[in-house]
Amino acid sequence: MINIIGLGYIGLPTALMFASHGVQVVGTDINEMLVAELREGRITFEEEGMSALLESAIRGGIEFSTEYRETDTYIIAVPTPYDTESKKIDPCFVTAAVARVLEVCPKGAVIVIESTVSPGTIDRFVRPIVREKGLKEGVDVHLVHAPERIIPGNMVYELLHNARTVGADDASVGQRIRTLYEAFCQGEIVVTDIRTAEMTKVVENTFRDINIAFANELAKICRSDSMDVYEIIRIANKHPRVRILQPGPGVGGHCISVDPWFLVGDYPGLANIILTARNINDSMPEFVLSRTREIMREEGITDVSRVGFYGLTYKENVDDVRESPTLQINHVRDRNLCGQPLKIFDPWVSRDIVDGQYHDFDAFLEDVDMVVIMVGHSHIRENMHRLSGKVVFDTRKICDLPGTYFL
Ligand code: SAJ
Repeated sequence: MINIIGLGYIGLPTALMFASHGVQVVGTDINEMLVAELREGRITFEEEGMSALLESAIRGGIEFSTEYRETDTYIIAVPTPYDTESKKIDPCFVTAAVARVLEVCPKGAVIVIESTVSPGTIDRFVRPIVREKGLKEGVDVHLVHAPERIIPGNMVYELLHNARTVGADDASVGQRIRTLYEAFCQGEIVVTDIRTAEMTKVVENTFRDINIAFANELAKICRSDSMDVYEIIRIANKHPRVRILQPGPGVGGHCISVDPWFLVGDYPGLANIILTARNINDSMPEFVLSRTREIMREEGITDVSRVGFYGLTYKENVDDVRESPTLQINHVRDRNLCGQPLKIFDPWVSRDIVDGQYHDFDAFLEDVDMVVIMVGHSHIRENMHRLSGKVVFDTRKICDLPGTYFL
């Protein structure tokens, strides 16, 4: 039996995947409401294939609980935020979960940390907890780091098919955990040491952040000198060794916009390109705002309340709004005391998150003359014709209506 701690964006799909592949699973979360919903068979966030996976996991006998269970294997998938001042990881949720596991686990149990952590976190914060308890690593308890790699929007497919990394102190324990993940994972599972696994995960997301920053910087350069960045990227990418990503309104989500900060925080003076990339991506929401003002001037729109922002999530076809560029724009406006709230609509977000949020597309369209497309949901791609007659500023390069403005 495995006890999975933290039933969020990573822990829940992982728990369901194990349970629907013949592994006995108890999923634990401190949030009683979330546990109650799951027990009633309701999925707690939108993701393709998750409802079917929950049904199959329930058939496989998955249990949901607020309690930690006594068992030989634990998988911890709790959030790892960073301190906005020091930029260093805040491991409090991981350390709290490990401490709770140590209260109930039998001798020889394996604790797998799936949460993304900065290199050295397990040495600095987790091992001391084990030692303080008078326990011996490698005898009383085994630590493993097996970072997740799945992408929101395609989680179920990627859980099944992506390669994975398992970092362990002892190769035989690493092998045991590899065999466990092989219950569902069809990708290669590489066994390495803990620090390499920690660093690899952070490096993967940093690589993507830097590459997106390059595209965003190109967008700014091209805008300043009236060149078409999309056409330039399209042509450059025909080179066999060039693959430039797409510029956008900023980088959101809880991974790419967070993990590079761990390296900046831990290696000041060394993590230079990483820091610059972070700053470029973080500057994009403000760039969108100033470009919006520029287009308003060009079009003679003086009333900002006639401008609507389409999309509140951090990317297309997910309901996750964490660190989203639209929220960042909203924040900039709040800071500048710009008065009335921005008009925002997102078909994926039914709960109220910000003032000025619409829940009806028709009402939203009726109230605005200009639409800023922040997210390329399928919904807007299919309803693009509804924007004709409006001024459109498309930050995702998905609109083919004549006269559309781009980044
Ligand atoms: N974005 C761009 N331009 C692009 C690609 C993305 O502006 O060309 C933006 C997106 O709109 C979004 C942000 O970047 O705001 C990040 O989105 P994403 O789809 O690139 O990645 P995430 O954050 O959803 O998931 C990432 C993935 N990591 C990598 O691709 C290296 C995923 O595999 C990880 O599991 C996940 O982080 C995580 O949990 O760490």
